[in-house]
Amino acid sequence: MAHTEEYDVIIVGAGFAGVHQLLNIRKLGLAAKILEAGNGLGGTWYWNRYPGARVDSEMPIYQFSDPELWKDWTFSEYYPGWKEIQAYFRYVDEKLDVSRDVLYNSRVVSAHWNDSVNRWTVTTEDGRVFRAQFLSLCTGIGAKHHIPEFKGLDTFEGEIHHASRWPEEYDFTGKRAGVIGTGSTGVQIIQEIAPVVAHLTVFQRTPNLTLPMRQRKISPEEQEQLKEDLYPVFYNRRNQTFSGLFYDLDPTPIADTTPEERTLAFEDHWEKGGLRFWLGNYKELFSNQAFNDEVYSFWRMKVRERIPDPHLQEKLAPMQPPYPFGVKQPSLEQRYYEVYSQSNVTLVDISKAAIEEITPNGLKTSDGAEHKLDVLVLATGFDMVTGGIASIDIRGQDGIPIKEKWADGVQSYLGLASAMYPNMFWIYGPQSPCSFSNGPSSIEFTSEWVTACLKYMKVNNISSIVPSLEAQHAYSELVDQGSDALWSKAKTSWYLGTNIYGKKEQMLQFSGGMPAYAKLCNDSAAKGYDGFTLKSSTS
Ligand code: NA7
Repeated sequence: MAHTEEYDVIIVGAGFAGVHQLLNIRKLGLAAKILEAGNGLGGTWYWNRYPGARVDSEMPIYQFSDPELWKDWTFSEYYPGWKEIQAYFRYVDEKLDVSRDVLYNSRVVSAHWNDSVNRWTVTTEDGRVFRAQFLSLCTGIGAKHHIPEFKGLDTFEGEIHHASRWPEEYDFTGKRAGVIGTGSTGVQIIQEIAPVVAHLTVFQRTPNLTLPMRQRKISPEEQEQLKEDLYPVFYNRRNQTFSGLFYDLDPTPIADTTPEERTLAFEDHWEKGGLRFWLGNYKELFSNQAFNDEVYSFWRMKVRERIPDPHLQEKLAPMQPPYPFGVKQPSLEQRYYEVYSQSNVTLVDISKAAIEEITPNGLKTSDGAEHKLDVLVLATGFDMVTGGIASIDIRGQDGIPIKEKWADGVQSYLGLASAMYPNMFWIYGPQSPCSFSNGPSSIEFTSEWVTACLKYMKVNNISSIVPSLEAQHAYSELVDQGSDALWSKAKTSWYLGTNIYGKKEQMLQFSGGMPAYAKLCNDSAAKGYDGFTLKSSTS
């Protein structure tokens, strides 16, 4: 029988959320261990090391807000790439010795709650067993990658790589590459490898309504100045804006604006770049179809200016919007549209001629064409938001695996806990603001909330906390209502789980914005964790 290791808290995952949890829980004097499937810190930035992988929240907002960490760290550009973010995690590790409390190469396969001892028993793939009073799931939203069931996939004689399982070294020089998928990942890969491959074939089902990144370098001097003047202001603002960024949606009713004012605002967002044209736009973008159409027309005009070929214009920026602007995540691009004017790049519209099968030599579409390939890149996304947690055999008071419960739709309280699963929290997971917010913003908020909750329990001799079913239903209904707006008009969207065949369609994230989310969580805590059942150590 395996030796059982005892901790106060087991944290699953060593990305931004797991590291933040660990550092905060250490301050409470509790013993915590992170179990991490990979061999390094970074979470999504450990796994997603494909060519061109890059953050789309602007520096400095995408990092830990602790001054002890940012004061001595300098990024080289506003939208850092994966190598720089990995270096940042190494810096955090060197400074705070995160790794002394991390067990790498340790994939958690199960977590079972035992009511009689008030503990979780957690096991890893290699058979190690841990026991802890608390379980903090920091698995992120993209832990489970998705490979569609393409006929003949295993017959391909070239190399196949899913973007999030990228090999250490891969040289595209002289290769005929195919990329399936034009989500955020596909766009980044396509623009990165197009200059080096012999030929690139992009298989696009739905165009990405991308935004200009406007990447720029930042000097250490410029950054020092920013640190003095603005960093604290930015970080304080994170819970006050819809997306945890330093800019915000504009609440002005469209009816109170003129077309000229709107165009000026659009131009301003477009020129400044990043996510502003989306998350700095008028709030009605997500509810007013007529206004959304206007935004789309502006977007289409800007994009078409960069595509000389009218045929390609229609594929990449069609006259009819493929879905309302912004209800699928827009990717930030740098030279994406110019790529398609290169003579070595072909765009195949698989919404017209679907992928029929993968052959030993390439990919066949339903119009009979066979596209010869040496390497096939699958940028086909993830079982987003729920996939990571659901792939662990998690059983609570009723012994039912969480995966089974979530088959009919995910339910939670405050997007961080679940009825029947005591002393279990998740950070940046189902029904939280997740990617509607800048990652570190909502991560730090929830992680601090959980830490404060653990402290409250310790001080008040409370041994377990679990949401009531009533509170869970009410909160989940609130989150579901978020999909009444324009969100559900996209045919496939990971926001709604419709990117995965058979997955229940529902809004997977809290779409009411950070201030509303923070208020709900803070109100519950202020009322002694309203909506939860607390059991005292003596009962
Ligand atoms: P996404 O955004 O889910 O994109 C996946 C892409 O793969 C998208 O273009 C899909 O087309 C395409 N896809 C998925 N399944 C198929 C099949 N069966 N056939 C053809 N094409 C397919 O994942 P990403 O990795 O790009 O980004 C995920 C998030 O990670 C991103 O939003 C950031 O938050 C970070 P579709 O659009 O469904 O027609």
